[in-house]
Amino acid sequence: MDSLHLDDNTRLLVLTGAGVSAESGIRTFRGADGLWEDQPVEKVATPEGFAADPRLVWRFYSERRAAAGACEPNAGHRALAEWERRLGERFLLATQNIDGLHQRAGSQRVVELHGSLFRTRCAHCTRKPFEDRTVYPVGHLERCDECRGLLRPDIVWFGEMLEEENLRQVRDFLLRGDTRLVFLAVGTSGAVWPAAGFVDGARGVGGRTWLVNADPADNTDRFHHFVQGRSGEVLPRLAVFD
Ligand code: BV8
Ligand code: ZN
Repeated sequence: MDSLHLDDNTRLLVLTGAGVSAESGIRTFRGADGLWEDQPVEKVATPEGFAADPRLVWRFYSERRAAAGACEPNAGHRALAEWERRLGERFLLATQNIDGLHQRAGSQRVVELHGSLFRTRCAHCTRKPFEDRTVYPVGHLERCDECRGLLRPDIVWFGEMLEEENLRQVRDFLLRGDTRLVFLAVGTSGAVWPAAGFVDGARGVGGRTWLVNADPADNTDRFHHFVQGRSGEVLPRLAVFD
């Protein structure tokens, strides 16, 4: 297996997807056993789906809250947290995952690109999103204290914009000229934009690009290095600190 060499002159941007949490027992999205096989994505992960059947959407996310709350971070999450301790501000983790497992493994420099399972916000007013770990009973709908509109999970659905502040953090890290950039994508199918395009952003600033994934991703050919395997097995052995 190739080694990922990191020294004082390197900064590392990591992008993670559902595959990183697979070994913790969290289901991925695409593929035969994927979540989108049970639940058509347009019904549960779009604003139109929420408008049509908010109870179905809350049921989907409440079940995932319960499942994620019962899972533990795995060796892949822990390896990334350890790299952050070594690299400090030369490390940034952008995750598409909403399960909170990176933070529970000790990662702090985390950008949650697609929101969090454990936050709720109002679908109608600008009230700030708030922490919410409640697993609501099937059929229950919660309303906003301030405007009586429906509450919704604080998740970025298909067709919605990612938070500008989150994209800015990633862009600023990419464009920092002080060190050599290494970009590593882990456990992601490379199918969802804009995250699938980060590899090109990294190449655009001269970065070396790595992919660790159980199967080839849609954008594998954009990476300089592809290590095929499970992240919980590969990540703890991948990095060498020079
Ligand atoms: C937006 C929340 C502007 C829900 C999610 C072209 C350019 C730009 C945009 C688009 C475009 N074409 C289409 C779009 C729009 C769309 C998009 O990307 N569509 C795709 C499907 C074509 N994007 C958007 O709508 C985004 N917003 O672009 O705003 C805009 C607005 C309007 C119109 C146009 C543009 C918003 C996207 C946010 C979607 N939200 N999630 C939820 O979680 O419930 S997406 C969902 O997919 C999850 O967040 C998930 O993280 C994400 C990515 O999936 P993966 O993580 O990659 O998971 P997947 O199951 O697919 O793959 C797992 C991989 O792991 C596999 O490859 C497997 O081999 C591997 N694996 C498995 N086990 C392991 C492993 N690897 C290692 N170890 C293991 N153990
Ligand atoms: Zn409100």
